[in-house]
Amino acid sequence: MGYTLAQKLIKSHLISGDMTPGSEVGIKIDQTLTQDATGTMAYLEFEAMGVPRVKTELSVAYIDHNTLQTGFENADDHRFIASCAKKRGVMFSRPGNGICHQVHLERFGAPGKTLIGSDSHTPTGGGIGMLAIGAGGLDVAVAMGGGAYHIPMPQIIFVNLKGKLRPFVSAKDIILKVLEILSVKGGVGKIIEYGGEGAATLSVPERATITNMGAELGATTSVFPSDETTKEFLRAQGREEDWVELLPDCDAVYDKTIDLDLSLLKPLAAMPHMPDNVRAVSDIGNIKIDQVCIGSCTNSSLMDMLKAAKILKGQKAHPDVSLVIAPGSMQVLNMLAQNGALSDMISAGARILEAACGPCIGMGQSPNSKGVSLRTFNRNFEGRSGTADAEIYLVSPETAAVSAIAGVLTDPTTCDFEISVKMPKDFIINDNLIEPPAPDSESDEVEIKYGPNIKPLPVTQKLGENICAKTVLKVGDNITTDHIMPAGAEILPYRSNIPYLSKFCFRACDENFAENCVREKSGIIIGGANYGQGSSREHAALVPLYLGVKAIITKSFARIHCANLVNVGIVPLTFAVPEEYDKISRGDMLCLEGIREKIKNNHAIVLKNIDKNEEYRLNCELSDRQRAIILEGGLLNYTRKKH
Ligand code: MIC
Ligand code: SF4
Repeated sequence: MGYTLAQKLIKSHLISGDMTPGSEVGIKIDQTLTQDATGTMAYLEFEAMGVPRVKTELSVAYIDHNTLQTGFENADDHRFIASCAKKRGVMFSRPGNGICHQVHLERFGAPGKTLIGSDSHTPTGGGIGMLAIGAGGLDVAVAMGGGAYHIPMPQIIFVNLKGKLRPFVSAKDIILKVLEILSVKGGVGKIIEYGGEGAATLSVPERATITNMGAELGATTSVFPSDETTKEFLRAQGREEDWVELLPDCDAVYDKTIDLDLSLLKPLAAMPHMPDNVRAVSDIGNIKIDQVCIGSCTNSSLMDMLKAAKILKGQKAHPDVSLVIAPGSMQVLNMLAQNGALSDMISAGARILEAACGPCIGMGQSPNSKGVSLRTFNRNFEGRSGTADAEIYLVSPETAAVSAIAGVLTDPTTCDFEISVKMPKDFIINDNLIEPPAPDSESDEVEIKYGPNIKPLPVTQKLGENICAKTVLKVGDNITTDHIMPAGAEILPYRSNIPYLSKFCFRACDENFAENCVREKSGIIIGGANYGQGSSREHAALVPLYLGVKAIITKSFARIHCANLVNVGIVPLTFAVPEEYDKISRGDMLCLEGIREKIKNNHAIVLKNIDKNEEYRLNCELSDRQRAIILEGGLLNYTRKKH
């Protein structure tokens, strides 16, 4: 029996475990990436581990999220990360160089390599045949120190692409279709592998759009084969030597196959407020729009920008629409400037932003109240744009550009524009915004520059014998990390300041959450299905830890968030009988008696509801390694103890 491409990538990096779906495997990590909003913590954690220099083949630190400098905080964090990178042996991509995933694809990613990144959209690298996975900052710190990365061995889903996209139908519509089929929970515990004759018709940026947004399926990662198209892309980036061919075996066996005929796809949109709330643009109708944003790590490649520019050329953005464009990287912006496409965008009335995440993470450009915004981004969670009552639709660059002109949501296949664009033979290669680290011999002299906003990591303690605490919060299904620890221009500058951040924890669900936790001193959270979907931010675990949350009991967890909870020593448990979720009310006193012994010996866990005088059976779906981490009070303590 042959191997799938994803299985081959895992097999070639396997350090521990066996590749039976569900059992834990340890994987050797070749490359890491961090971004600034998660990076400060990751470098503090790396420092706490006491390893002087990174041990990976390549580690890169990007500044792309917190680029709005409204006070000293973000600039201090940039300086801190720059100094850590220099000292620790990490490449530093300066602000303005672009969004981590776009730049990594252009300048560093290589087929056949493993990459973990402290950002959930790291699977973008799957577009060139990497095994690229999003993780918490602490997991990335451990990998930088040469440690393995552990995941439950995923099942592999094959998406068999047939046919070819029609003009004005886009890679974004492919991933939106997959989201419609599988939902935001459908990818949990799975790798999505793309192939078939239709895959060969897609360019690398198109493939990267699809693997990027696989994060919204909850998938471990997504991957495309590395073929002649990949080789051409790397050649145009001056990196042909990084290319290797990577294909699945012809007798590979998949856990499930989904057939998708590209020629039948229509332009789609994810309606407010979930990426899987998908409908055909033509069925939604010509709703009036207030804003159009083109960019983000999903759709900010040169090809996407050129298509948008072609549509906008000689046209005018509708007077009621604010059109915002953020190219994905310095390379993209530079090439748009060189070939005149930038001028076409500017002339049409587009507001050009720097190459960064920008509005995608609520860093500026929040829509007007009740505003309808079409975005080429990957997440439309309620409030993420910075405007609580805004309605965000996720669409392709083609749909976004034609709608910006029309002033209403418009199906681009009904329009008469010319948009054929060709992949350039050579990209502009200019790495002036990438700083290499100090050589090994000089690293001792490099001083780390801390700003006053960088506060120490919260202290974790060994798991106690019992956990008895009040239900400080009860939430429903699909709670995102944006609910738990919101982002946005007001809060993001404090990503290195857990005490300050804690004031905003769960603000969207309960304004008084932080205050209640401080009063109670310890607490338990009850959640529904897919708790913690979305971002990889470990702040969504660190802040509840700081506020005294000891255990979180849900119907099910999203993968990265569950790993982050274990990493900080919060116990993640699930209901054996999901309906028993209904029996617990906020304020109920709950007890997990003998929890330490039970986790240690893998014994059955029972939750006592003292107020209702009831008992519920719980599952603890953790590996032996994760149990040991929980007992030690988190991965940092566990790693220190091991070395
Ligand atoms: C996001 O898209 O939510 C982010 C901001 O890129 C996050 C990381 C973060 O919260 O810093 C992600 O996706 O992991
Ligand atoms: Fe940045 Fe948005 Fe991509 Fe997250 S999803 S990395 S905020 S562009």
